[in-house]
Amino acid sequence: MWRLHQFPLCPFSRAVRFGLAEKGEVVELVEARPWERPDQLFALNPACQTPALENGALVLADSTAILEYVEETIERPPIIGASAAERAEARRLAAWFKERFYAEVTAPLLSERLIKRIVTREMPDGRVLRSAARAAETHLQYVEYLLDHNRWLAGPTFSIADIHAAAQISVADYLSGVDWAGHAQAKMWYSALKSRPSFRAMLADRMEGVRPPAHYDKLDF
Ligand SMILES: N[C@@H](CCC(=O)N[C@@H](CS)C(=O)NCC(=O)O)C(=O)O
Repeated sequence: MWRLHQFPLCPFSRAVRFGLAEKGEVVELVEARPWERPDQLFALNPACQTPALENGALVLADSTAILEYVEETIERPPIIGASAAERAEARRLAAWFKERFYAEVTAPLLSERLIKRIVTREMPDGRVLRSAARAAETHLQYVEYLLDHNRWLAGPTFSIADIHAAAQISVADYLSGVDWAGHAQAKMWYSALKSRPSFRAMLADRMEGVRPPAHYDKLDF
């Protein structure tokens, strides 16, 4: 049985949950809060970061390493593209959302709206929130540019690009960091993802002390 050490608003853990669920795997969730530096998380991942995944003696960490492992060991359905070119594009875009979207949008929102709320008990900084909102707008425009050319972000098939993008966007949306107005095409893509059973289950999760906006888990938003 897979045991995933995570917290509900960790976008990298969401990507792992989404990928494992697409492969039909059942996962037991174990709450881990990296900011509390728990010994158990340290023992599994020396970086003391979520996600960390265990299955018996097997221990995996880092969402990219985990999803690559899952793809190599559970053949169907594929989540990293059909051809070499599609796989390269899926990996490029997965990195785009994991690195750029996270640095510019998700991480500042987590810091301002989660950590300051439940750990340091400070008010969020409006300048940081406005800058994250501008970056989110630019990323949604990029999503729409990609969807002008392809059914899914990296090509004709669903892939880790969609998984990582949806995982990051869902956390930003939970933290009221996404303005969907004027983004009908991105909304349609995200709504299709929301309706997948593998993703829908995550939208029911709540982080203690932080409530999402009303539209967050609605298919029609
Ligand atoms: N490269 C890692 C990044 C994981 C990561 O940054 N996780 C965050 C939580 S969302 C974390 O544990 N941060 C605590 C820290 O970096 O000390 C992955 O893809 O899994």
